[in-house]
Amino acid sequence: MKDVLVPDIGDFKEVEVIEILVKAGDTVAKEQSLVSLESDKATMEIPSPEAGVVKELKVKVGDKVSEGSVLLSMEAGGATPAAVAKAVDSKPLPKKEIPQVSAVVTHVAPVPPEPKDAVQSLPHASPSIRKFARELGVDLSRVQGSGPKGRIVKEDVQSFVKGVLAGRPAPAAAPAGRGGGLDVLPWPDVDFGKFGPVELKARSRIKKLSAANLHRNWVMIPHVTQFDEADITELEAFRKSNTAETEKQGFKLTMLAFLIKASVNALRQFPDFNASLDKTGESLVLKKYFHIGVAVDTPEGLMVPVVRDADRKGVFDLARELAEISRLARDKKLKAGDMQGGTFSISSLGGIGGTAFTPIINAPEVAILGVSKSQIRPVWNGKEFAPRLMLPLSLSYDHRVIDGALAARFTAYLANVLSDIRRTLL
Ligand code: CAO
Repeated sequence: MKDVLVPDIGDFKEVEVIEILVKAGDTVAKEQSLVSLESDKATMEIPSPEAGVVKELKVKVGDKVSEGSVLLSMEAGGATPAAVAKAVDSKPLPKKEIPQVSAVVTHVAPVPPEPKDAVQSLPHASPSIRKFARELGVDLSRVQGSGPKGRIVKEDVQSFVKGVLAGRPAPAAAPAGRGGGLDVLPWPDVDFGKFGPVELKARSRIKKLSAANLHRNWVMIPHVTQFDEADITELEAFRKSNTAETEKQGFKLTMLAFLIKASVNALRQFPDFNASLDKTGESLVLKKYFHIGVAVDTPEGLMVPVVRDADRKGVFDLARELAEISRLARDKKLKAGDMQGGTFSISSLGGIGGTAFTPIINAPEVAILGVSKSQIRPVWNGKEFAPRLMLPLSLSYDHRVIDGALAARFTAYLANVLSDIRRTLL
């Protein structure tokens, strides 16, 4: 019977035992990992110095050990690979996972300290998590750890896989501190209850889905937002003069219907805005149809149903359809197909308030128009200040596809169209 000690582990002292990989009675092979230790910088596995049977564990998870600390006692004995495989798992292990058994030695095999750089760039995870990740084909350097000191735990691997399946982008693997990937700190793990009373509120399925989409779009698209304003004094007067008529017909004639019409007009003039990048990024797919997504705020979260062929519809038809799709959205009756195929989106917060905002592009579209609350403001007309109803526009665009000058031309054109209703209705 002999004790297995912590070998020379370089400069590390008082290192925490984070995982014990064997139990009393286990047959182990030489070089088979016995325990995992974790320092500030790395996770290390301590291998068995020889083949044998574990008699007694002398440490538990959470203990601090240094070179020379006793880990366990074992009875030496030449275990064959087959016997070891059987002891570890009733299914035979794949050949490459069976540790090689060689001549029995009586000293503890030292683990050579890893070069500093290599230690720092190693994913911080225990062997069982590395095995779990290997089985799922997950590259641990792309997984963000949420455990102590950023250690990757099982839930991190699971949520990485879920994210990939849901189409969320995985952060690119990048050497720490060398840029190229999202080399960020782990998310703060705060016990909020320590600071005051809290309550957990479950998030709806729609909120979780749109969060994943918004996150991808925010991270992957270089957004720029162009602000402008349109004089809608005459357009508003025209809208009001028609509301009694449309209300009789059972729907509200809102500004949004005119905004869709005016946007289609601007999209025709600037086709790069009614487009998507192709898969390679080599070409732009210019769409010859005009399907406009409209952000609808519902108690369950944000939904973006699409008004199809908006170019072929009149303002009344658009207003009627808007009323219908926002009702369907709020009653949770939209189908997946109702939210697909959009070429450009509009998000109107005008009914609520605000002066400007920076909407997130609805990928794979390349631009989105944000609309805030119109207000009467004094506008200089060359001779005097006149009270005009001004509508704030916030156009976010994908800067890979659209240059700033083109975006400024687009919003100036759109403002022009909105200020001249005859052009809107063309
Ligand atoms: N400026 C001033 N008033 C405006 C306005 C504007 N730009 N746009 C609308 N209004 C007024 C309307 O005229 C209406 O007034 P009345 O009640 O006096 O008739 C009121 O605001 C409410 O309008 P509405 O919301 O019923 O209609 P809408 O066509 O403007 O908008 C819809 C419809 C579905 C887009 C809207 O209800 C909605 O959900 N908006 C939120 C979208 C959202 O959440 N975007 C954020 C996405 S990013 O997170």
